Amino acid sequence: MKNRRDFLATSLAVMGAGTLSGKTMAQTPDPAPMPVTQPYSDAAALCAMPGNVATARFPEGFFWGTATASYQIEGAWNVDGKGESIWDRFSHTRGKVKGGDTGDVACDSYHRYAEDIALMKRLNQKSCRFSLAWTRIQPDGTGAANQKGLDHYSRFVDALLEAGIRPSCTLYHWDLPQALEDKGGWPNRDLMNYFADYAGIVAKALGDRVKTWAIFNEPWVFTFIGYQQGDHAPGLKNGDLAWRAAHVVNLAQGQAFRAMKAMSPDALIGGAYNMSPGTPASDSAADRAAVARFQAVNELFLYPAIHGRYPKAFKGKPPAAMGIKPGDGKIMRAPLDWIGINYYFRQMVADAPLRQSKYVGYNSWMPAEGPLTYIGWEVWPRGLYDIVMTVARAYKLPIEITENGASYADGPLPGGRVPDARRLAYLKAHLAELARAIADGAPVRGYHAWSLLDNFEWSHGYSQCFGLTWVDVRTQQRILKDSGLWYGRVAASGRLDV
Ligand code: IFM
Repeated sequence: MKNRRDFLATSLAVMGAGTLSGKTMAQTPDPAPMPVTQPYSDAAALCAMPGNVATARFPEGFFWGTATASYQIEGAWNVDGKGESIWDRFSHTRGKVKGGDTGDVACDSYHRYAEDIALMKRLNQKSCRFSLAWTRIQPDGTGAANQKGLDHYSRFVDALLEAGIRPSCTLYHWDLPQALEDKGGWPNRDLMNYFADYAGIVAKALGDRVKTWAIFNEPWVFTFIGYQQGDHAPGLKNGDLAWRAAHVVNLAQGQAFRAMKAMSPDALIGGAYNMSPGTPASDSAADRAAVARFQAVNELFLYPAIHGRYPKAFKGKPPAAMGIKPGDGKIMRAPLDWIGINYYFRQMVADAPLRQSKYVGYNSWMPAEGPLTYIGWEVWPRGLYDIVMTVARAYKLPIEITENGASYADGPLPGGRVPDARRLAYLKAHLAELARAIADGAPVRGYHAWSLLDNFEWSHGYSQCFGLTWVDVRTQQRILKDSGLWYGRVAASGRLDV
């Protein structure tokens, strides 16, 4: 999302809440860029955080990791037989991405992955979460595999294993083959089987070495922001298509799960879901019930996998636009081995008994009690504890934090050091809350900072930097930031007071 204001508009539009008063909009201006030198002493004090940095401990064997995604770092957009993806098309379309930025070169990680792995090794990493570009493997999304694409990922996986780092592979992080979008994209039910074919191909090629898989990254984002809000590829603005896409993605998740297990029975398969804990806007029963529906949207792609149906918390029947057919429950069902949570911010939730919002029926918005990051998202470490505990209680499956991180615009000082105190404080505070969740019984076995590198941040282009590593997009020079160096010490010790 572009910024906080866009986020509010997006979440409301997607949830069918209908209106947001002009007054509220006027009160949520774009955040001003923060100067590099702004003091940021103690995230704990700023964000009502009970987690204790000094006493926080993580279990032996914890998967300390970083996360990236193919389109955001690889570049080499038309190399070695790669086909065009919807993000290639979107970023090549004037006006879609800030500054006209594209992922054509990005961090050039397709060619420089050895350098990236050396950084991970320097940071004592135990897990590398990355995604595959479907268009490298099936340039048009169907048919025979492109061997050069498979070979690339095979070399990458070998290099990770050689460095002692677990590969954690995501099948789909938003870069759909354009040829499949031309056939109707995710709203087309045929995609469930095309996707399952692709899943089977990669499980067969890499499953002897990759054991940890996520099927989709943030399915809510690529369906609703891609097909309803239009800020992401393919840039459509049609709510019915978004709901239909969501249902097909649920079907595809089930089909892919089975295709992968057939090829690689010991694969541990999960998904990476964006989730925000919801706080009721008031004590009313209506607002509390609205939070249950909000949580059901957090679980829109998780609950159907585990239960074979949509969450009961919703009001009434699923929208007809979803095109649910008899037998779909069985197709959606995929007994996942683990759950990935991507956490960035919390939201306030109020009941919204509007005509358009019958199914989900709420308004949600991001408060601004904590400080805002450069992209405009509220820093609220306690939200990580809250969402992890909610998911742990409801599902009783192993959990990994598949993404968590912050955008701040810190660059190198003369001499080369990159002091990014705000990101360091952000990570420390969130990890303290994660340690508290683990101490309270949540079965969390890994954490992946978003992201290893400053990279292509979707419609923001290169203007938002989430990396532990500063990257000069002109020269491809990489410099570990202070937060990255600190995270490396955390990964080595399992402690935060390092
Ligand atoms: O960069 C994205 C990533 O691709 C998905 N999760 C959120 C990150 C920050 O916006």
